[in-house]
Amino acid sequence: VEVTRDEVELPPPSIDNRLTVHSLWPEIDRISTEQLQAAFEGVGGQIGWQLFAEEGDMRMYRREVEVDGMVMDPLKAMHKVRGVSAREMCHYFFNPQYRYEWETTLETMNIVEAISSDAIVFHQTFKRIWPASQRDALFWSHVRAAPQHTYVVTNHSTTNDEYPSNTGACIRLFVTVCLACRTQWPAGETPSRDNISTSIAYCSTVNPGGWAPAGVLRAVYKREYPKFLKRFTNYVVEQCRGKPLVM
Ligand code: 16C
Repeated sequence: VEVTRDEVELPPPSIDNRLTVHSLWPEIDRISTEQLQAAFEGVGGQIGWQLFAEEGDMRMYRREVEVDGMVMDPLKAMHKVRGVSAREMCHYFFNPQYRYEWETTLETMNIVEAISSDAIVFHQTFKRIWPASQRDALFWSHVRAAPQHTYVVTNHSTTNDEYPSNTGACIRLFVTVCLACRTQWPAGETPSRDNISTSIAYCSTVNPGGWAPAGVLRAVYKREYPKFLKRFTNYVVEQCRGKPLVM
């Protein structure tokens, strides 16, 4: 499928027909729906969420989970940004042309399959965390609109015969990430950069795919997740400055 520049410009308000006929569609639809539902659920209801970072409107929680000695701590972050819409946030998160500008853990990024204007399969390699082996990931990414001025991007690991795991220097990690954004503004007013605010819920679970020292890994994510969310939201605010609002 050819995906033109124009089509990737903004997340479409409805699902692209080319996605709904793809073999990954049932999985993409199911996981995206589940992730969106969970994203705006509070952290109060579930036991075990610990606050580990707080700055301005940003709060980050994690749950300590180890499987066979491997750290798989789920992360949940909440944030609020003024002056940019949910659609704009998700546009910059989904679209590969901006990724190197805000993603600091990346070494390489390749498009494995451009399924449609709202779904892409990526292969990425990440910077190495000493003393563990370098990691790579193969995942689909899907952006969609939802009720209440909400947009959401879901990334979830997949497989592809042309990208076998653990054959070279990299160990394949497994990821489920969701960036859900909802825009609000005062009742009776017309939305503009001056009166909108967007609530962000970012959820991530990374399975390292093989041994990595627990202490190092927790130290790295405690530093890297807050860095990512601050950098990414600031990046979007900067990109949107002076441009007409897109809702
Ligand atoms: O969601 C984010 N980015 C998206 C677009 O790239 C996408 C990516 C998901 C992959 C997340 C896994 C990243 C593993 C990086 C390992 C190397 C980090 C090196 C940094 C030190 C210089 O959804 C934003 C992702 C923000 C990631 C924060 C870091 C999380 C570390 C979690 C531990 C990974 C285990 C690695 C085992 C050695």
